[in-house]
Amino acid sequence: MITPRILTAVPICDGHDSAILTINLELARHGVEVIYLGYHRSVRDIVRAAIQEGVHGIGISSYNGGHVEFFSDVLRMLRHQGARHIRVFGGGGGTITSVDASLLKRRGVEEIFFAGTPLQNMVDFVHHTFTRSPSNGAAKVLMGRLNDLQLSRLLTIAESNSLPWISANRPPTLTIGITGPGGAGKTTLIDELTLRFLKSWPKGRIAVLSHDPSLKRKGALLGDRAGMIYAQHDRVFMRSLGTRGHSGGLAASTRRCVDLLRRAGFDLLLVESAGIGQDDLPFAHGLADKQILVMSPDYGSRLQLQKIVMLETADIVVVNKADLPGARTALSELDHRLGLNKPRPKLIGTVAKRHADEGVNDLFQEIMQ
Ligand code: B12
Ligand SMILES: Nc1nc2c(ncn2[C@@H]2O[C@H](COP(=O)(O)OP(=O)(O)OP(=O)(O)O)[C@@H](O)[C@H]2O)c(=O)[nH]1
Ligand SMILES: [Mg+2]
Repeated sequence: MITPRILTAVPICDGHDSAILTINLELARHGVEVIYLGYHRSVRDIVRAAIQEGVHGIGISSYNGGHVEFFSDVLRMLRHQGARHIRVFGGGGGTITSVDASLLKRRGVEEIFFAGTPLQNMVDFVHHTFTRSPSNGAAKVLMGRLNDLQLSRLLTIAESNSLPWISANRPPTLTIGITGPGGAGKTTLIDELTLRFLKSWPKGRIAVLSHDPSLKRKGALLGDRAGMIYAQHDRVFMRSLGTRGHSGGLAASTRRCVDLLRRAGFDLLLVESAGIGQDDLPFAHGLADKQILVMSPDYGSRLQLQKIVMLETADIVVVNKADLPGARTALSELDHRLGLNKPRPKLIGTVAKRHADEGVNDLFQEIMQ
């Protein structure tokens, strides 16, 4: 049985996200991988993300009154992009009337949920509709530059079992592994690095492979994409992976996905691990060309620094949230600790949430060297 993968979002000019946040969690708790894109999202952003993420369905929560046009445009763009296998469903309380729902279903929407529907019905619908849905197509051996849909299909194969072969006519892409405890600011930093890459390489293409933990029943809330503003840029390809029971911050399929992305013609590949613990080394064994450990100033005391195994192997250590109290102490304690390493890793303080931060500029220079 396949794990259903769903992308959820709230349409443009609509900030009603409380329903979808509840639904996301309920689906994730019941074995569904949910990639949440956020609110105020355009048709193009939703379709593009759904294709890159290789989802089986798109769930839209719409309260702004424009649902007939919006759902119809999503269907139209999916067809136009050759992705009619991605099914569309959604809800929006009392704002979607039964007449509108019938019209949308005639146009190809799978299901509309009205006010008062128990969450269990939606969970059952997703399992019933998507667990047996055909995976998104068999991949042939492809050559030359892949479009998003082709690459996404190959990643789905890589994630499920084997590494599809693609011919590469250039050296493998520079790959940077970015890890650190949950919430340290890895995604925010990746977003800012992506922005710098797009600005300094006007034709360059970048891929981001992002991991979040899977829950007990294999479902997951893959939330990094919602925090990545620049994931929607034309020259960015982003894919989210659930760890699916694998410990250490990555998934069992990560190496296959990384191998594939390294040969797919990008100029830079950034891999984000799920939040890690003291003894995890997600990017050991040559998975990345450079390993970055992102920490926040609240790691504890000097004693904790003796226990973090990643400090032995990181090429660059970042103290993010350098705007918070304790950041100076953290930088000085880490500087002392890293002095024991040979070669000594680079130590950089950053404020990823601040636009044009000098520390992030330094980090970008260091990566691209
Ligand atoms: C809560 C709420 C708010 C909150 C939103 C908080 C948040 N972060 O989401 C606040 C107070 C901020 C708010 C603001 C506004 N709101 Co308001 N809001 C509501 C309200 C009361 C409830 C919506 C809700 O969350 N319901 C709870 C969910 C769980 O239940 P449900 O809606 O019945 O949905 C069911 C199913 O449809 C299904 N479902 C829903 N989505 C999805 C998606 C998927 C994938 C699936 C499977 C199922 C599913 O799940 C539920 C299960 O039973 C509705 C009125 C109403 N009673 O519906 C107005 C309402 C939607 N808001 C309205 C308006 C006008 C606004 C404002 C424009 C007001 C203003 N002038 O400022 C702003 C706009 C905000 C914005 N940025 O978009 C209008 C929209 C009218 C229209 N479309 O013509 C409504 C209908 C109120 C009204 N009668 O006028 N709002
Ligand atoms: N004060 C401060 N907050 C930041 C900074 N960078 C990120 N944040 C906030 O920290 C929170 C977590 O950021 P993320 O980028 O999602 O962190 P993450 O490490 O990717 O989190 P996981 O993927 O869940 O492990 C968000 O609320 C960010 O806005 C920073 O430089 N300073
Ligand atoms: Mg993250």
